[in-house]
Amino acid sequence: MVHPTVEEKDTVIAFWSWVRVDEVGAETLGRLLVVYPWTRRFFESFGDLSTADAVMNNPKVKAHGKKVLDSFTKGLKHLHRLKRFFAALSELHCEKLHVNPENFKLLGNILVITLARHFGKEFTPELQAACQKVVAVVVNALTDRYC
Ligand code: HEG
Repeated sequence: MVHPTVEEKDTVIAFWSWVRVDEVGAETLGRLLVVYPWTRRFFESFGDLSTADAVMNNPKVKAHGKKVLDSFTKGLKHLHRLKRFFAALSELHCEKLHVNPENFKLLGNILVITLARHFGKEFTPELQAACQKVVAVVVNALTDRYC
């Protein structure tokens, strides 16, 4: 894993104040479930996930996507001690939810794609590089407790 520099961390933290966490979170989780349909198995209690439209408009997907990105956003304030910060969440995903660690990487990449879609030209290659590295740090922390 390539670690972000201090400047890159600061860049992502500053950029994040422009991110609409509710919209980006909902779209990221929705796209994950559409692009990688096997990830739907974790969300069977969420109701209709039968088509791309159904997934993208599903209120439970939207609410959970926001919850996931809110948690990611909180993590940005604890980058210096992220493994400790995400320890309980990592344990929950591993031991209770049995989410395969590969799925975190998929979600992280979909998050970057969604950011690119929202910010267009403003999402420069340098900004993307910084985001990819910070996302990788979060993914790494969330899979730390894995069996
Ligand atoms: Mg997870 C619950 C955060 C990736 C599947 N996830 C949660 C919760 C948070 C969270 C904060 C609520 C925990 C609680 O109730 O105490 N998730 C989170 C982050 C990331 C992530 C920050 C990655 C950046 N989650 C993730 C992935 C999957 C997944 C990749 C599956 C593909 N999460 C999942 C499920 C639940 C949570 C099934 C329980 C949902 C429910 O039934 O309410």
